[in-house]
Amino acid sequence: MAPSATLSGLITRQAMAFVLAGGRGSRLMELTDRRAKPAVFFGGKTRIIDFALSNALNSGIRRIGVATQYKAHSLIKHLQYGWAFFRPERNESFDILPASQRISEDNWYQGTADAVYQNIDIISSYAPKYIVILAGDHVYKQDYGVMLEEHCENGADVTVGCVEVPIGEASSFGVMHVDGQDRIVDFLEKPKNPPEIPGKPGFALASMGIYVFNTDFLFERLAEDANDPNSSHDFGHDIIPSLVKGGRAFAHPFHRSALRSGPESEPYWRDVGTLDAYFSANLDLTTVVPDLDLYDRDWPIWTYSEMTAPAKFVHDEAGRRGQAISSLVSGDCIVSGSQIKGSLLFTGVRVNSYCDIANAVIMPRVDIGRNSRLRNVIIDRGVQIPDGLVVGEDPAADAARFRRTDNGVCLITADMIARL
Ligand code: ADQ
Ligand code: ADP
Repeated sequence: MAPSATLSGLITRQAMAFVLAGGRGSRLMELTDRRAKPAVFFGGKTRIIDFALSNALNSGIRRIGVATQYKAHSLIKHLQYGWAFFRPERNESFDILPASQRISEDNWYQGTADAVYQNIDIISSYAPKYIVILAGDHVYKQDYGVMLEEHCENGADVTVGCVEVPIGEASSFGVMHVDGQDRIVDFLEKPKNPPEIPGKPGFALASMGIYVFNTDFLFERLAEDANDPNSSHDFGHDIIPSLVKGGRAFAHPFHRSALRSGPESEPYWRDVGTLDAYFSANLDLTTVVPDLDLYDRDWPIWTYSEMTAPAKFVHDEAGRRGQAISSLVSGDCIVSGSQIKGSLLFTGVRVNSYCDIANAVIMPRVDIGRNSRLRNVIIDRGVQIPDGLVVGEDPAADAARFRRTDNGVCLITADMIARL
């Protein structure tokens, strides 16, 4: 963890992280019917928001606010159970900030900038010098201290985290052009025809949706934006493009502050915004050396996790082994006389006898009945899989019963099982 005596440590202690966690993430379909995307389970034990929060904590930031809006109950419970260890007597704070009509009586957060604007009084009470705006729905490991240091060295008004993305994906991002000193000279939010990086055909420079601001400067701009009837009060659409024209806006390339799993590995940043992206990012973790390292004790991903009994693997009555290979298995799981490969079992999953399971993301408290054969599935929390269910062998049958993607991944929820 960043020692506070370093330059980066001194700066991070003057910073507050503000995590935007209000969005639904509708491309995750039924997975976000009842919970916001940042609350979706990821990686066998954690939820998506734990990555941004752990990055802030590991970077040395000790003040965090989380703006919630869409279906926030599950997210708020998770934050209360898992992230309530900040202490005011150590100049620490952790605030959950639901859209609660702080400024106007009848408005939810209109956009991401409005989510910050409506909480200016709470942020001001802590007097942070810098604000690090984060999205609560990305999976990555990054030292924000490095980005803050660069922001200060550049004398920037705003610094935008950025990654290179294939041009075909770029129209779902803010896309920028920078000069030789990383100063942003142009910024287009979700352009239909995204411009390429000069000298790097096939790629565009995309905003990660994370920003470092000097607090005073941000508050001035937010007040101006709030009075602009033509604004959608959004960072990507309104605030950042206007700053590129009238302020000192710099880009911070992610690879400079990314934590890597090894010297050979690529910097890892994922949106996990679709079922396919979510599925494959989870399954990547079952490989021998994934680019996202969950076992790095220098940069742990903190979470709330229930106190549980250890995972257990037993024979069934016929002597068939219960075993999991290339899999992540959490506490309180019991695998009895079943074979599991390339899968993630969250807390409290019970797999009864004679099952064959491969490439499965199985959320907490799922119970799998005997004789099931499941392949390429995402199973939502608490689902009771009936005895003998077969998924992943007949595309038409799967599509009729479950949410099946074009790549053949099936999402199974309790409602879908109830309709069988
Ligand atoms: P998007 O991801 O499309 O683009 P948005 O839907 O605004 O932006 O979500 C950003 C973050 O804010 C998410 O974490 C979401 O949960 C949260 N959020 C959305 N609406 C909110 C609200 N009303 N209140 C609180 N939180 C809210 C943005 C940028 C792009 C950039 C991509 C990178 O606009 O420029 O490229 O992020 O993913
Ligand atoms: P998570 O599964 O993300 O841990 P919860 O179990 O708290 O979250 O459920 C998420 C939200 O969905 C909660 O607000 C909960 O009250 C609601 N919920 C859960 N199951 C049902 C259901 N069968 N019908 C309606 N609402 C539900």
